[in-house]
Amino acid sequence: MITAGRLIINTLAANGVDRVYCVPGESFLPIFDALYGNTIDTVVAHHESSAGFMALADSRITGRVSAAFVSRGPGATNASIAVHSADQDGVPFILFIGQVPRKNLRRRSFQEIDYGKMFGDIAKWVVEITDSARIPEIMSRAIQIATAPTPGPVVIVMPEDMLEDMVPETAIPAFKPAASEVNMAAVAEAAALLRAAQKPLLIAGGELCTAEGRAALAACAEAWQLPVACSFRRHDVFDGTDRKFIGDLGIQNTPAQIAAVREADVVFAIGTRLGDLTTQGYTFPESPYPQRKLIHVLADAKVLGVDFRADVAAACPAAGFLRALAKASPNITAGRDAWTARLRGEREKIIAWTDQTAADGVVFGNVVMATVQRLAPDAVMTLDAGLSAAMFYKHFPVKAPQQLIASITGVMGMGVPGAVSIAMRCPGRQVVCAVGDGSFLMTGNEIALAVERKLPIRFILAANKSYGSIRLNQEKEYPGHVVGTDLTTPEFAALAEAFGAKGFVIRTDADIGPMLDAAFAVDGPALVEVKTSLSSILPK
Ligand SMILES: Cc1ncc(C[n+]2csc(CCOP(=O)(O)OP(=O)(O)O)c2C)c(N)n1
Repeated sequence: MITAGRLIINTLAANGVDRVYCVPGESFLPIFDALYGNTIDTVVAHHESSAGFMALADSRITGRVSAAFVSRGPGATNASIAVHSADQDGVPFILFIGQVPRKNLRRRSFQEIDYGKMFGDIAKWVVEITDSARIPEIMSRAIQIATAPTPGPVVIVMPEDMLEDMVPETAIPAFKPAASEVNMAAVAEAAALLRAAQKPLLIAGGELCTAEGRAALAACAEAWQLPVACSFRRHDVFDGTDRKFIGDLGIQNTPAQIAAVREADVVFAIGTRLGDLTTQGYTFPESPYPQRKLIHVLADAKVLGVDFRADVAAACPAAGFLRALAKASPNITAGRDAWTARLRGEREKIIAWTDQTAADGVVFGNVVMATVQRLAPDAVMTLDAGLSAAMFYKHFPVKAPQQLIASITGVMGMGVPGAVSIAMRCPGRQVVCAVGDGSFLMTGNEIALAVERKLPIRFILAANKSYGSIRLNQEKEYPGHVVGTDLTTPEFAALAEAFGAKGFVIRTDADIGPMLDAAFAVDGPALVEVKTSLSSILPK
């Protein structure tokens, strides 16, 4: 017999979880006892949101379910941001929450929350384990639900006395996802629509953010000579330097580019839920009845046909569908090259950059371009929210196997913790994190973990003393009425040094090259504080 806590940990280990993220709490001590001396790596964060963000970044790179353990009440509320992000980003994540003893449940006892109510709208499943005999069934179901398309968050609530129950030690088989077949009839129908198309457009989504998905997408787009957009911020599904790539659909498109894509006669959306930002507020394609042919392929059948009635809808794995379609006698209609070149031309205008100067600091785009030049061929970038991230989305042409790890929700605070977990997961790969000062001040203290684990992460911090992206919108809507967006900030390079990392400061354009070179040469964490111009991003 073993404790219930140990059975939970054993089940995670059997299902490939080799690292857990946590902030401790007295409500789940038997879990720690099970982790004591265990091969599972216990990563202790400094805030529950960071523990969650680290888990999410880990899942993004491994494709496997990840886990974070937090305490009841205050710990759970801090961690809720990661549950929301996992839901929006489609990440398989399990949040384990310690809970008051069973005898005190539903009395609003000390730090108690009814998590079914709290997470009801953002988790795929919330379960409180009141009967330890049901752990095998509940854990098996949780892993299946978290990983089944569309992946997402599950919350498991563990009353502290339950974790001490003695339960049988059972053998635990690893979870294997159900096999699903490519729908060949749908492949044939899609091929027929694409053969007749004059102006087709492929929109590729996050389901293809795997090595297998990227390869299948590249081969199919090449065989059919299709222009490729990615869904909002999923830039690493396709080679950013390929002349067929037209960028993401979202908030960085110009009116001219959107006007051009609206001419598409066949939209081939694959591996994407076709969300709000990608579809320009459900207007491209038009919801619910698109004014053009729509092929929609996604593993998650529940999404298909709801917001967009498709001419061909197939609930099957995106990579397999693309491989089959690549072999289905492509026909490239006349004028395809000109159509693709026109869409790509609009992207070229968006990503064009010439170095700029400003009186109040360094223009961050100059630093972005210099950083991109220094990235290794397999670099991983983590991005936070804000304008600094937006510039990397534009100017970092991701080429497989490079990767871009960021929350699609635009949540602040994921950059630094995300970089920490990626660097732990990918020793030997260059990890670079871009973060604004506002976002860094939310979770940047996780730089302590980078120091603790000697992780050679390069943090590029845009210090513009402002919640810049909000200020930009504020100036557009209410010119001159600046309130609520200024920031008082520390000297970030000095702060990094205080944590035990190396700190560098870029004050002028002349510093950019030398400071980046010095930071990239450090054997350990290095932070480059860029004294960033605010005026350069505001409306002229
Ligand atoms: C957790 C969270 N709170 C608030 C927001 C709204 N928000 C989006 S961007 C932003 C400002 C980001 O500021 P900073 O990190 O300094 O980057 P900058 O835009 O200045 O480059 C805010 C407040 C958010 N996305 N996430």
